[in-house]
Amino acid sequence: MSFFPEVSQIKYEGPDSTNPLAFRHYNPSEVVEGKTMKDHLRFGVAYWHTFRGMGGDPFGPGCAVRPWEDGTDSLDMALKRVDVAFEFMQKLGVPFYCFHDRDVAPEGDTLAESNKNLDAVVKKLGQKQKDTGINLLWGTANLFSNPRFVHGASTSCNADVFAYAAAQVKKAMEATKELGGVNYVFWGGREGYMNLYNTDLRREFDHLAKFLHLAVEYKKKIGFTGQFLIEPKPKEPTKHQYDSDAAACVAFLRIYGLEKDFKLNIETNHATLAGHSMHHELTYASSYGMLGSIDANRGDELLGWDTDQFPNSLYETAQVMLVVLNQGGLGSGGLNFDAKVRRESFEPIDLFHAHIGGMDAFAHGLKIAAAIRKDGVLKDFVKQRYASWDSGIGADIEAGKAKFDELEAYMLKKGEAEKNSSGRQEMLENVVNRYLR
Ligand code: XLS
Ligand code: NI
Ligand code: NI
Repeated sequence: MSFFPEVSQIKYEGPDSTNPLAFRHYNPSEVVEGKTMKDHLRFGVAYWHTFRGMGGDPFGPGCAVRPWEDGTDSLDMALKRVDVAFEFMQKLGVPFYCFHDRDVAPEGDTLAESNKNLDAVVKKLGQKQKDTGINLLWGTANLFSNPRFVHGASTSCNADVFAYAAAQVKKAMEATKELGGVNYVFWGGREGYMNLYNTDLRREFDHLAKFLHLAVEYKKKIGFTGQFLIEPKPKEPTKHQYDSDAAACVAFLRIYGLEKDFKLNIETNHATLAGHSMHHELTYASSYGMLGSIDANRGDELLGWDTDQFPNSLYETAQVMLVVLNQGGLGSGGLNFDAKVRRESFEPIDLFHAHIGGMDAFAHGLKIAAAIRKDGVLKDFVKQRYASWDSGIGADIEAGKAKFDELEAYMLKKGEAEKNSSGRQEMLENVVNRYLR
């Protein structure tokens, strides 16, 4: 039985193709900088948006047409949805997917029942992975939908909720390990505050760190070798999320001695919500060796919330791929489309259009980034711009050989600093535009 009878395998047809159900840039076996596009990009489909999203918003229920759904959150429906998901992913030709525990299996009346449901679905997911060769990029636990998490999970004022969250993450990690997941993600969910009058901020941070330490301990205990990732987001659902941006996450991890056990999963729309560009967040994380994976999406320039749209800007995908190539790849990470079709795009085929566009935007961005790197124009400019640090007084400062006394003596003798040279921002922006084709 086919759930997408109108779609066959999506193929690469080249840049001139006008077929909306073909790739114009994503050619999985094409080699860029010595590696296939497939291995550079490591695309993943987000189970929650693509197979659970029905298009609901605060003003009305979802109206997506999903002929296979029976309107229930039953275990049978969950098992059937696995078939839908794998047919979709196989036709699209993605190597990975990502899920929350509660996306793939329904929550039961008790924790034990929820665990049993998850076991049943994991068994089927494992079988499908084997049949198709599609793998798990990361698993995670939904610690935000159920009303018990109203005050957060590990940062809840209610210690029982911390215990519940721990049990849930323990199980989700086991499921991820069982499915050969190569990462495990911690996104803060409701870990943050709405109001400081009722919040013991320091105690909540301590509890968040305690929770992550326990997770690291358990990871070692069961021999799970996937990479742990923290996903920064500044707000929504809470007014202030504790993992607000890359810099805050790195600081938090270091304060609590967790920096060796975690990297970051950076999401475009979260970067912009934090008042940063994606380029900034990636550059920051990468500079400190902390960029592990990417949630690929985009916001809307005119809307101030997490709209989770599919990526389509070549400027942005080229910037992302520049950072990724500059750091030698994402390792176990990948590009997960944490993105959803608009409520108005309610037909199943829109799921294909959305992912094809996102994949093409990144494949195109990869080619642009590789071309920029090949010519070395940005790299050369930056190298030249900092040349004063490569010898003389600059090299002495970096090597710790010049203290304030020596620096004063040096400047007194010299009288005035060397002339500055132009940053040439506009010229460089023009240079980048040259590659956007
Ligand atoms: C929500 C987050 C979430 C994480 C996984 O804004 O992006 O979807 O990626 O829990
Ligand atoms: Ni995300
Ligand atoms: Ni998000």
